[in-house]
Amino acid sequence: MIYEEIKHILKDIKECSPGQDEFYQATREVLESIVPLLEADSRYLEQNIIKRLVVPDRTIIFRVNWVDDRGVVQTNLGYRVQFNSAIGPYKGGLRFHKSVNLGVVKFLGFEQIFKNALTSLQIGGAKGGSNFNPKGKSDNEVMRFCQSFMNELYKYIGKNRDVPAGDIGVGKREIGYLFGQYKKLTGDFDGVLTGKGLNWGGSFGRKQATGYGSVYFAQEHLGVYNNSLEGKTCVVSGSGNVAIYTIEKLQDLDAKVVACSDSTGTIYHKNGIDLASLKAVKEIHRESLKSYAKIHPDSKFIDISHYPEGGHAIWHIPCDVAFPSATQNELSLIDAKELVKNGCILVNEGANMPTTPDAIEYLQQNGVLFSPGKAANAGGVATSQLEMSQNAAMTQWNFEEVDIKLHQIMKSIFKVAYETSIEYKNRGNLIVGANIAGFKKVADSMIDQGAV
Ligand code: NDP
Ligand code: 2IT
Repeated sequence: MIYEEIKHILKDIKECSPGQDEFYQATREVLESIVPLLEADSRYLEQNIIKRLVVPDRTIIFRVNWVDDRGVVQTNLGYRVQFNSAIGPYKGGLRFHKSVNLGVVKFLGFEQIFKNALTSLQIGGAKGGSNFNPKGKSDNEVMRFCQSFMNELYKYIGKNRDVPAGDIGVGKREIGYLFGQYKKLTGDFDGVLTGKGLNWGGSFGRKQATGYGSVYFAQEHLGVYNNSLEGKTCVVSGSGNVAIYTIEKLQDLDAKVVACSDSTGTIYHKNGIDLASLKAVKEIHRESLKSYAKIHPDSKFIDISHYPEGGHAIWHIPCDVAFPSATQNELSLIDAKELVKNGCILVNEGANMPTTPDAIEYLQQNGVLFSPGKAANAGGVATSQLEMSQNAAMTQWNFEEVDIKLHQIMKSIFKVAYETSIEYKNRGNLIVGANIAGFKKVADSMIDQGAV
């Protein structure tokens, strides 16, 4: 009966959002996994909570014109999807990548609702971005793009209304240009964006937060099975903000990271990734990982085109723990089979929805522990909320204070996801645990606030 109702709602979503495959994938995972809760409590279906949750409060789409270095006017699309504000102001990142479209922004915004609820902080769910491709653009071009993007976005955001942050292609540089333009347009210096520079309202620890948080989560997860990260061989996909600080914390904890990747290929460094070189190549020079292989001739660069039949080189490298930390659907069934064959014990998602549904099913059937992104990567947004808190109090905590809070938040997210999985008779299935715990908090708040 409840399965029928869910199937019906999913069919409606598919019909109403044609071509939005990622959004459909994200809603399907959440809706199918909360069935045990819907069976136990009839209020959610009676009050139409699910149908209300899968439609954003509002979707803003706008044109962004900007002038490139040759003086030519370029045009991109800008998006902000304000999904749900039941538990706090809209909160979520901005993604600048050529693959951004409405379906991608909606999937990210939908996931953000439950992730933010899991942090136990007062933040609603949103996401935004643009199909602007920052690759090969000069700083001035990025600046002009960000200014034009903010010329429209500023109308819809505010420190108590909607607080964007970074995501793929949006880091401290872009947040700076966006913040500068917001200030110019409104005259207000306030915490309307997070991920700001440390001199102008940023929080210590925000840069590290998603990666460190992901590792803290993995540590808690392995701890339940009397295991730990110490001495483990790890692979971390991506080599951006999340991946770099995942690697840093893993190395702090004496795990060995032997591989990372980017959009051009994979680095396999059997002796262990050298973090200083990685930061120089990716954070400072914004180059391909091919440059890393030039610095370290004992490492191997495997081109992205290596597996034309599907699958990604990084998941073929034997590891104990895999941290997909680049992008959505980057770990497919073919990859899951390789991980199982090579004895991987945990897949811990640093990215949003990096593992395809059939890959997740295969990993779970084969006894691989699985940490879903909306729980494991919540440290970034949680620390963004700590930034908002510091801004509101006009204060700045030191790195240790923020890191202790982050560690505590990750422990409690793990605990609530794990305990909820037990309560709903799926011990250890953190997809069920995280989705039910996040959903329940948002849905109960919606019921409290009436049909608005
Ligand atoms: P960055 O832009 O800093 O880094 C992204 C990395 O992934 C880059 O190395 C990039 O390669 C690679 N990558 C991106 N898209 C693709 C693709 N289509 N194919 C292959 N490689 C790709 O982003 P973040 O590290 O911030 O984000 C990574 C993931 O983590 C995303 O899923 C994001 O949504 C998620 N996330 C981020 C948070 C944050 O605080 N930043 C918080 C929670 C989740 P290249 O270097 O060649 O561009
Ligand atoms: O996916 C995410 O949680 C982020 N990109 C971070 C969002 C935020 O508001 O810090």
